[in-house]
Amino acid sequence: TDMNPYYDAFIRWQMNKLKALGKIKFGERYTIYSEKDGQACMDHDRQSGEGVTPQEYIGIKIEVTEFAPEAKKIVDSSDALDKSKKIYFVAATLRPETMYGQTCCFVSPKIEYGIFDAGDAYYITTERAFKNMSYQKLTPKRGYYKPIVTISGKHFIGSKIHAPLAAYEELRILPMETVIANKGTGVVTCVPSNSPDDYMTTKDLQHKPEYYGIEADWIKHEPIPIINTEKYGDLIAKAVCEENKIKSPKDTNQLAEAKKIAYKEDYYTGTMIYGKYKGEKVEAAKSKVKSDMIAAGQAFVYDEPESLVISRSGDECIVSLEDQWYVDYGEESWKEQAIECLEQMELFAPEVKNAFEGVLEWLKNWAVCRTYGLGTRLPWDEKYLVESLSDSTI
Ligand code: ANZ
Repeated sequence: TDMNPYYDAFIRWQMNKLKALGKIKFGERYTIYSEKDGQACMDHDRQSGEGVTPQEYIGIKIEVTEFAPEAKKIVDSSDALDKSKKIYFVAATLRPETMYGQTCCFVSPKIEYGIFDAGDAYYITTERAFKNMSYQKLTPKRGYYKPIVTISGKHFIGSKIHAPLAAYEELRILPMETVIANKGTGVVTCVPSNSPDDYMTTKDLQHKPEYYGIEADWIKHEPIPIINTEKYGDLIAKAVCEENKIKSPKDTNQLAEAKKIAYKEDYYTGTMIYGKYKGEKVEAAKSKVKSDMIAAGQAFVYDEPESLVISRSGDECIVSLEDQWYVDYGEESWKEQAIECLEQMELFAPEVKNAFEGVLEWLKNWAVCRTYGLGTRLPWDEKYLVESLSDSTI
């Protein structure tokens, strides 16, 4: 702080130096943010969640064509809903290239969902997800995320939907008990060809439709081969579940492992065998399908903290798009210099070196300032204070 003019001058010198070298940049970044504090929540401002960064999902817009009776009653009786606008379930996915193979869409019967105004349409998501969206220029008003109505997931079961790119024309909303409430939108689109979780849940629903209160006919769609890998063939989810002898959709740990295997294998060795990019490597096709869907208005980029972040003020943080100054630690040539430098250093223990390497790997855009608290004023933009990690960059 300027209570210590000597140290303050040193930090200002350091910031000017980094800026002159082109290491400090300005622009819109996805940033971990506390609504309560009204500003970015940097590592040192967190009670928990140190090192947590924004995770990017693709929000897939799945159109409701006919609500199940209970949901229909609630929707029809709400005067606040403009009946001429479309309503979409928004599913969060990391696998846009598999959207051809959607066979249904899952909600949790135990989760409360909201119908939210997204401008020219309505979105069905959890409130937590829509709150994040409202800070990412995806909604009419920043920071406004009050649902028009809330509906329990169980009332949506059986609703008819139309999912973008899906080979099957008409799909249903079905129940999945393992949907995590505080991850993504709480809506999970089902791709049983490539997702082990979806494959196991589908099998379970097919075995016990009465138990789940659904009609057998709603879960009749067969998995569609989308991606081929040498090791696991055309239906990787089935192959990986069988290889690992997974018995139930509740084998959470085994399924998490299976998901990782399927993701890696598909991404690094898979070839598309369906759709516009048939014949191309998954690694290349993934971003093309994503861009196509975004351009067509079928999907959008949605970010949230990759795991729970609590600010020192006790607020659960979100991801906000913020204009800010940031240090571009991820820039390749700079990163290489840092790695080279580390190689020459003598460290007490190998774990320390591993830890440094780990940080150099994940550290990318790092916000340099905050708007209040202790710190040195940013020399060229004095409304900001240099946050406490950036002032020790040297
Ligand atoms: C379609 C899909 C196809 C998926 C595929 C996977 C494989 P991580 O790595 O854990 O972030 N998902 C999204 N939200 C969820 C929730 N609230 N509860 C449970 N599962 C959820 O995985 C992201 C994937 O987990 C997403 O990508 C979604 O399923 C599922 F071949 O979408 B995926």
